[in-house]
Amino acid sequence: MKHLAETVRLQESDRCHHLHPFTDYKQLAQKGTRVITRAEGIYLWDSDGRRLLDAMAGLWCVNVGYGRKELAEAAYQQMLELPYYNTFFQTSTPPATDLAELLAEVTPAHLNRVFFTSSGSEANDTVLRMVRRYWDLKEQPSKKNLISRINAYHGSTVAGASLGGMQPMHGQGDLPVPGIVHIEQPYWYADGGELSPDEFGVRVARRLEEKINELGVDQVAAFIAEPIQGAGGVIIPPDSYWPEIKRICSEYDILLVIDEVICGFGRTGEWFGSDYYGLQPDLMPIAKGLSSGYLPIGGVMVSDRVAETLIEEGGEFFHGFTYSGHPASCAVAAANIRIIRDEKLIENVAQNTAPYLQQRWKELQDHPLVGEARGLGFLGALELVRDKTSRSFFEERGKAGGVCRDFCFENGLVMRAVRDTMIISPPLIMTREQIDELMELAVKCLDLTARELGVA
Ligand code: PXG
Repeated sequence: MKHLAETVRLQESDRCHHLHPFTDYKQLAQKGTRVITRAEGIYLWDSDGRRLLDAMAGLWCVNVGYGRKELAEAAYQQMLELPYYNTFFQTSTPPATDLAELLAEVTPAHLNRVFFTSSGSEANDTVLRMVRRYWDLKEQPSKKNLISRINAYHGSTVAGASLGGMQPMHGQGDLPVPGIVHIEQPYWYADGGELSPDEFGVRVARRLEEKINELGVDQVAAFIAEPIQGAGGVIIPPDSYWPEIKRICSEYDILLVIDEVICGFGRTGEWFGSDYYGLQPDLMPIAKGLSSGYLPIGGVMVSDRVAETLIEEGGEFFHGFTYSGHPASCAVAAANIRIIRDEKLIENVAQNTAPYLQQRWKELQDHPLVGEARGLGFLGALELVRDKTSRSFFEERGKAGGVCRDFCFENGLVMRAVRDTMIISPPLIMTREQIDELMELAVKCLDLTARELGVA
């Protein structure tokens, strides 16, 4: 591909000075980085002036779409008024307090307090310390283990990557840290074998019960999971899964941590994945859609049960970040939530655009490359397979996904590949016409991929 001179200059500078996250450095140096220069609505433009339809909403986060002036204005005004002050040592600022109150309103009823962080990873580091502190305060200090799932994603800090179940991440930095164990994920398409989805859902949920019994209930602090695994490949659990997990958590009295970093703020067509599945998390990490990615911010929503223990039985909680409750981030997040609420973006997704997106997305099931087209709300996944009837993946896992992703970029579409699973998570403002445009591009790229891989 031919690049403009300015692109070449930026690529060269980037190669010399910038170490990127989740990137093979040698490969990047050979190919040259893609430079994104501006965005509007659901579209991005690169430094060569090419337009891309961003079906990933950045990294699952730009829920209200790009170019919302109200959010820029909120940041600007707050930075003039008070660009920074902290929330340590009995201090607050109006935007931090305002956002905390707003979050109590939009999150499930029993979640009324927030601990602010700057990212989802920091939120999950906070989770690790908070659940252990909770049980210490409850005078059950042996309850230290957190149970998570294989192929979960909970961030990239030491605690986040340990809680996550990504083997390549564990292989770097001697993770997981002690006290974190992983059980099977509810990934029926890959692992379900001959079982029906519901049989499989119950079977993997019961792995939690087995693990609790294996460790001893007096050793287990919490179970952590995403409502729908995002980075793992938009893995939507069978209907039988969450009811069984709920039963187990309440029967054994272990804390339920629902990581809403991706599913929160409208992604499923409800405010939170917890609303969609009827879950009552004890702790609920949030980030991404909280500010639609306009400024970095995350947090942990804390249930009344846990908060009351921390407040009434605790002394000081020795935990926090310089930017916990950052005024500009909080002002932007509050403005973002008001846009989502006042423009009824979630209602529109639930009643109008998500049903249409899902109807159109599932048409891709007929494509020769697609073993399964699944989705929920404004999330979608396609399993690219060698053989549809036997649910067989290609021998070289990840190749088909990589080929398809590259065709997408070349043809003006950002669709993410997780191994051979193609993923979408578009901005919530995407219209029906734009869904048609997405579908046209997706079909084109699937056809090109099929041809390249020799699949009829
Ligand atoms: N929890 C979940 C469920 C996430 O998806 C995090 C925590 C961590 O958030 P921060 O803000 O620390 O990144 C995430 C982040 C991908 C991809 O390639 C996914 C994430 C981040 C980067 C890339 O799918 N999810």
